[in-house]
Amino acid sequence: MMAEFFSSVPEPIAYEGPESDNPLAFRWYDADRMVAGKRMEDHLRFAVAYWHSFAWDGSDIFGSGTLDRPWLGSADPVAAAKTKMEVAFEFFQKLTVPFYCFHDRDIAPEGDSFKETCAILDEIVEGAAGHMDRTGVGLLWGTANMFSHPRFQAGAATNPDPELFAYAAAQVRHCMDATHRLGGENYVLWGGREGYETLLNTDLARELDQLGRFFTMVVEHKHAIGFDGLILIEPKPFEPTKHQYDFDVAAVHAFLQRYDLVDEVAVNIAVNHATLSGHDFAHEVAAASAAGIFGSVDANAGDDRLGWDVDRFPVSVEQMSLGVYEILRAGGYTSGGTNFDAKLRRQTIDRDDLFYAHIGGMDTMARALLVAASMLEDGALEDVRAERYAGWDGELGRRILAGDETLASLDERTLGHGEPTPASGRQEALENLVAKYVERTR
Ligand code: XLS
Repeated sequence: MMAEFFSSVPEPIAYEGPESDNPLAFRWYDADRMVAGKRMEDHLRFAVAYWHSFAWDGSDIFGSGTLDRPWLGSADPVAAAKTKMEVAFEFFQKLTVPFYCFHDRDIAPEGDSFKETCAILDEIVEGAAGHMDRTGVGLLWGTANMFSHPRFQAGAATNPDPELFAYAAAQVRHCMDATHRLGGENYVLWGGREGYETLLNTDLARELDQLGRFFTMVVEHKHAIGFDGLILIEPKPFEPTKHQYDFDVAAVHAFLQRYDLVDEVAVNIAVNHATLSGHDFAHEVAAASAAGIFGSVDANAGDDRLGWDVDRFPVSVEQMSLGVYEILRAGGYTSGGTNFDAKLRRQTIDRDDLFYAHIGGMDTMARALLVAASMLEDGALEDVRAERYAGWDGELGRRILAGDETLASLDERTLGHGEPTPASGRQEALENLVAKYVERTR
């Protein structure tokens, strides 16, 4: 066993309330507090992302690592993976999160052959099972990294070479089995390099069919092994490729319908991906909920002036409240949760900083939950919405939707009527209302 890594944080982080000045305490996240009939912990289902916090050293495209991650770059990668896991579980436990998430390559390095890679993963997964039993921390989801290794430079399922498709299928099979072995609640597929750089060398129609076939194989395997979690696709419009096929929720929904997967697959919505695709976080949740494919959330934040995926920790209660409001309207998470797919800035180099970042993110989400729950409970927004659409519950609205009217019948009706009267959309009044909830909710 490695000595304590976060030795300056000896105790688990506790809730101390909004007036607390202790930077190592929660001011809003109170796991047992009942909100709209459920414990806060059960609403939010927080998870720590293994990759940003333990498998990344702070390097960027211009410079090398800055973070204190002594296990990275070790001459004995398997021993280092075990040390990394001890540190990760020390962190999960002290932060008091119920879940974590990983890519296969975050927890286990590659060996010299695929066979050896699988054997290493199996060994590490056994270790993870032990840590999970010991700490009670669960796995929100697992996923396969099919974007870092050079073999995947032209994609995995959408690769022009079926040998790569086969390799990816084998890797996903193994990672799904590992996720299942660890009692994972979901399995995620983010299309890391499932897109293209230039149409000049790309057969788009063919690549979409390959991707459809791949997802179908994933669903078939889920049933074959009796995995009862959700299969989640994570939309992102670009980065690393210029155009990613899983562009946004609407594109994923259309894709799932086309390949007859809409009842089998849901979405994992990353906030920074939503904003990169030109949408709000709340929009993406609402779109998923309307399509019946809402699953889980990667909580992070972009930067208004940067057009790439900066994965900051969430800090805006207002932005998150509107998203959480849509989650609650959709009935909340089932097996999904709130994963902090977020990373420290490159200059944020002290060990304690990982705690400050997550505490801030958890408090932001907890406060957003309180705001969203009280807005929903008071019904103020819902009343306005109901009034706005009341006509659709009246005779005309019902007849139109039931198919009892035609263009001709409506033409005839309209000839005998005056101008319809517009009603105010009241956007500013509603924004003031949201501001009031953000200010007053405690
Ligand atoms: C990258 C994604 C990735 C997924 C899992 O942009 O957010 O980290 O969450 O592959």
